[in-house]
Amino acid sequence: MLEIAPHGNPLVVQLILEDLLNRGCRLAEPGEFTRTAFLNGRLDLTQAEAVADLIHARSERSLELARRQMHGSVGRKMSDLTDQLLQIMAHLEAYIDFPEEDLPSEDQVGPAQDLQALIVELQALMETQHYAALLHEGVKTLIVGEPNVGKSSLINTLLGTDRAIVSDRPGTTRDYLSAFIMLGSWRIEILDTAGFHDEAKDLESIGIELTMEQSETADCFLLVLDSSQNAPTLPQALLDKMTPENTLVLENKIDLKSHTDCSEYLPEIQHCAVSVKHETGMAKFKAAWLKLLEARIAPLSQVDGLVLNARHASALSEATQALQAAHDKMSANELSELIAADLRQGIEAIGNVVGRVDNERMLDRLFREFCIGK
Ligand SMILES: Nc1nc2c(ncn2[C@@H]2O[C@H](COP(=O)(O)OP(=O)(O)OP(=O)(O)O)[C@@H](O)[C@H]2O)c(=O)[nH]1
Ligand SMILES: [Mg+2]
Repeated sequence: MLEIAPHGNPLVVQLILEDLLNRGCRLAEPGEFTRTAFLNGRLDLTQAEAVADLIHARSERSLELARRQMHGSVGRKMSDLTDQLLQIMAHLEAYIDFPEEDLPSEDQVGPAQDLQALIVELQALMETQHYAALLHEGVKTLIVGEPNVGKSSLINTLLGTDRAIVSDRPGTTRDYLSAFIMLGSWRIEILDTAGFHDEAKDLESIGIELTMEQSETADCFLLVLDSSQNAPTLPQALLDKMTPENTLVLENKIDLKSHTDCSEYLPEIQHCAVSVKHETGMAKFKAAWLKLLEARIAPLSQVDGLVLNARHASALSEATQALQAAHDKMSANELSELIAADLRQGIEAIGNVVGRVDNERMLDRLFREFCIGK
């Protein structure tokens, strides 16, 4: 291996590259080194994926997660799950392979319970994939409310620039506008939307439709009110999506003399009093928002600090189905051979997460657990 460290002048780099290419070198393919490391068994598939995550990480949290996965956190967990399954399997196999031996009478209750516990663990692990989407793509937060309440003013204040047009004419925002901000160590995708009102026509009603569409996939809502006006009338379909866990109500324009207390409106949802224009109450609002996010997201991230991606989760879902089938067969006292076949399928599916299936290990376990040399 030869390492060339020139200074950073792009022209010099270009000339060196051209020279090397003329001498018969070629440029590496994207991901080629990681791929080679995987093929040579230096990295498992989850570690190779983590290299890509590391490159694309846009928040401290996803960076930290990628770093841990690169050091094998997911691989170790899969190996641990496989070990547990092998133990159950070894138990079964002993009765299949040596039926005439003097083994104690077959106990199905213990293995069935172990298997059930494993299924629960797999399900919790699969849940963490939602957390991965939040981490990598950002927590999708929709700013909604009636026209002229200050939604566009809010996104501008959060971004620190005048991205969205603000005017005192209701119905200014027609199309939604999306941008990214960091809140604490969270990446947030924030969307300014068209204001809701009953008599919307043409372009405005198209804007409202778009907001409804976006609300289908939103993780969080910031519902903005003009505290100097009457309580809003928002579509029930939108209100149905808002819960105390995913929504904050912002009582805006508290700088106006005519502002009133809006705590009666959606009383179960937390309210923050702000003046977006004068940046009053913003620190308190951001703290409440951060708390809401962490409360919402924390339960998703509590399986040994691991977060699986969609590919891992789909492999584990396949494993869960196989294990569930094995469990059902155990409960029905079916043949050990049939149960073992399901378990093997489960092990294989878990093995697909790290990209290698290792049957040798099953044999090792089998011979270690049972003294068959007697
Ligand atoms: N007094 C006062 N006025 C505000 C405040 N926040 C926003 N405004 C004003 O309210 C008007 C509407 O603000 P926008 O941010 O355009 O409101 P919007 O909700 O995006 O309105 P649409 O796009 O029409 O749905 C503007 O004139 C803002 O300057 C505030 O805290 N206090
Ligand atoms: Mg607007």
